[in-house]
Amino acid sequence: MTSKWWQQSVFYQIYPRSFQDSNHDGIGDLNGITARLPYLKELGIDAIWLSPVFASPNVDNGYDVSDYCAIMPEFGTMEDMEELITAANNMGIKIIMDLVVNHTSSEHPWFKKALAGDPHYKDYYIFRSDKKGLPNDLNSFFGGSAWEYVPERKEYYFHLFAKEQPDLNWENPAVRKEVWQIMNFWLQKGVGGFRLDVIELIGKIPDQKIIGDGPLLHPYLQEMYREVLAEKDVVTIGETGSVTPLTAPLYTDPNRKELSMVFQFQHMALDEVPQTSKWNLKKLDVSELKTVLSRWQTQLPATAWNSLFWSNHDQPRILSRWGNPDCYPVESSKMLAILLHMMKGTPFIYQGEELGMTNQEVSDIKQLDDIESINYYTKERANNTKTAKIWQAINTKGRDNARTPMQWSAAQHAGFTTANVTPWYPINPNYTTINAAACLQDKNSIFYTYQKLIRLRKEQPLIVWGDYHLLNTAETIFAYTRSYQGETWLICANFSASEQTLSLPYTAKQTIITNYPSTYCKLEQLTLRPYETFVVKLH
Ligand code: ISL
Ligand code: CA
Repeated sequence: MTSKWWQQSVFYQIYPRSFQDSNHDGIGDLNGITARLPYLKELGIDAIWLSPVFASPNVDNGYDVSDYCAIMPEFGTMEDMEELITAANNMGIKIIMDLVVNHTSSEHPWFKKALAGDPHYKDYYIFRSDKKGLPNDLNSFFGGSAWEYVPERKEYYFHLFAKEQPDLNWENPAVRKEVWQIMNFWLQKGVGGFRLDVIELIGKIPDQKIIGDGPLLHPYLQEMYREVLAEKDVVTIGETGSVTPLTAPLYTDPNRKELSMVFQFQHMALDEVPQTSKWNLKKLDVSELKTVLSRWQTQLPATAWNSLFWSNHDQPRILSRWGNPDCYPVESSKMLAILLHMMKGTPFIYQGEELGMTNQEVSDIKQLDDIESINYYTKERANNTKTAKIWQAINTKGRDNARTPMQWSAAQHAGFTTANVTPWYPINPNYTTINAAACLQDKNSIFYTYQKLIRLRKEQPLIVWGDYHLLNTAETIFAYTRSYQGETWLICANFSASEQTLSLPYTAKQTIITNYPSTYCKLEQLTLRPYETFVVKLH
């Protein structure tokens, strides 16, 4: 496949509500992002995945859109958005919009007209008669039936997420045309592409209980390419919850003309009891992580392209999840960063990950904002599940963990908003020590490890293109090589808080990056300190 800019790029995800407030209302906004572009430039990223900024009643924090061509007033105006796009483009940073078109908000005019009985707009959604009660037993991802009854219409409508997020009927060509228009509207404003929210669901056939990977999914994506993307140098990232290395090429093989890359989630399921739910906790088994991540490195055909990530706005903070925030916050954060960024694929950094931000513990339903956690809590309480168990699950996996405001400095409210303003969501009290200003002043901080990893990817085609080979080591050592045009690098990580001895039949020629101040030469007798990680050139 001929090389593309997005294969050699590093993306950074911004959750706008929690990034930077600029107008003293305690809510992050577009002008706040523009003001922080120099910080992102310093980090070195190439593109921003901007979580939704469209008009929305915020039942699911912007993932319920009521107008795709208007900006949420809390975030600013269309002029602010245009300014952000221009300022970012001038710095060589592309803005990637988060397109949420599996569903709209129930406040979208299309849905309101549908509810009022307008036949044209009724066919934009999925309504079924109530003759035999619930159309079927499909459930929504946020709990309860996927069918919501509308007494005035004596009909049900379909929603895979909250009832305020009615699913669009993609079988209707008029719906697809609306989506192409929305995409063109934003491309004309100069955005660099789209992250396509839950895109694998658009081919659903609810009556046959087909949800993901429906038979028309790929034809729709090919139509999207023909109608919008052809001849444009933009990136499209499909959020594809059930994609495997074998199905990934269906989305990304350039000959099929669909998407640029997939976002896979197999590693994110490794700390839950298989085939249950995200709330059923299980300890991570590092050997399973090695297996899953390595599979994505070696089984992905050359026609496919994958993304790399530890965190996003739906996942807990990776340092709290699989690192060691209490004893080895810096070492384990850097271990995770190096391990992932030396792999093949396009890395995505989630805001604050580069600072070592952590989960925030809560113990009262009033402290929850996320609809998924609130629904889970309510349901489990109704089932008489012990509160301690519910809170353990929410504190480990809840989505609010990643959504606390960005920690910019040790000033009040972490520099996220002004001193006398209440932030929309409480700031993690550890901001006094974990913050961007502190990181920028410390040349050994996590921030500079990320900065170096980003720079290395730009300088070293081996990181982008090299072949991957997993080494057979003890369970808690994660070691692999990358080879490209006669050169081989070794990446070796102690994925544990205890010392590990290790013998590798190699001699290092050059040390590339480490998380302890060491250089490496003979590798036959190694004692790795907690989370010790290094990358060396072997030949
Ligand atoms: O959040 C999840 C698990 O906690 C995922 O199952 C998530 O619902 C799934 O990845 C889809 O996510 C996307 O669409 C949702 C939205 O709530 C998420 O924030 C978004 O990333 C509905 O639009
Ligand atoms: Ca604001």
